[in-house]
Amino acid sequence: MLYSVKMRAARHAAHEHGGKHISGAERIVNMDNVTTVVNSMIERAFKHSRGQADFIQIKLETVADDIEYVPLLAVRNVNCDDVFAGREIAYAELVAAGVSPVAAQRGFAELSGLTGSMRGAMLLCCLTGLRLDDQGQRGIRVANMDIADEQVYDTWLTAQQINNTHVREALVLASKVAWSEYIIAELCWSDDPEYTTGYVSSKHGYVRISNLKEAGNEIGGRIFFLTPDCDVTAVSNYLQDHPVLVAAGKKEI
Ligand code: WAQ
Ligand code: MG
Repeated sequence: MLYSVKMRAARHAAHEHGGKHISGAERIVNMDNVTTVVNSMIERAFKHSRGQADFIQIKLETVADDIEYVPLLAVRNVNCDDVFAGREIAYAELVAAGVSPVAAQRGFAELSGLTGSMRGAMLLCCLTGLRLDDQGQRGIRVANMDIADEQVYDTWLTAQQINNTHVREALVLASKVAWSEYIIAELCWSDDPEYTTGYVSSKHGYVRISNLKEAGNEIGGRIFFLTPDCDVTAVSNYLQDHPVLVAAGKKEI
């Protein structure tokens, strides 16, 4: 039996009562592994670089039978000297993926304009850059996803010298997101103060950029650029609820 496991942690109060988002995680795991995974999620919320959580919610649900297998995105690494250069590279990648220049600029403005980290992602139109979801500071949280074969993935990440928790989770998330025919690109940087690497992903791959944020900055976020006229509710449902396992080694998109 497979379970979807979701964790969200905050400080000072629950998210919905204005608390600071500390950490979140979502996995799909075998019943036998649920306890181990839940323990490590709690550990992570207690020992997070954003602060120690005092609100933690864990949700377990059996996964529906209609699991979809999607390919892992190909990874490219780009090094740059500073955030200015990093964001220029990210901008060019977004435009190359089909995001309009104005929408790409709005994406950066949205993320740079945040006064605190969101728990989820903003959905923006890839042509106009206008916000399409109505989730405000919460955003849309992608869940119900995991890697299909953890051992193969682990070995591959180590061989690429990119085996850390950030990459392990972000690449799975980005692969699920890119699989939607209505999402043409994603822009992300972490809300963990020490982690400056961010990425732009699309159906063409996952481009890691070494500096998308200044070290010490606690504000991160994600933007998904959606095709104009798509059904925003259906896309949100796919992101939040549709179970996806990402298959490393499966043919790249
Ligand atoms: N669904 C939607 N948005 C999310 C999710 C999710 N499951 N998880 C995080 N976010 C949003 C939310 O606004 C967070 O504040 C923000 O993203 C950053 O989350 O290749 O660590 O978990 O080296 O801090 C990217 C680079 C790291 C990895 C991203 O994100 C690499 C990272 P974090
Ligand atoms: Mg984080």
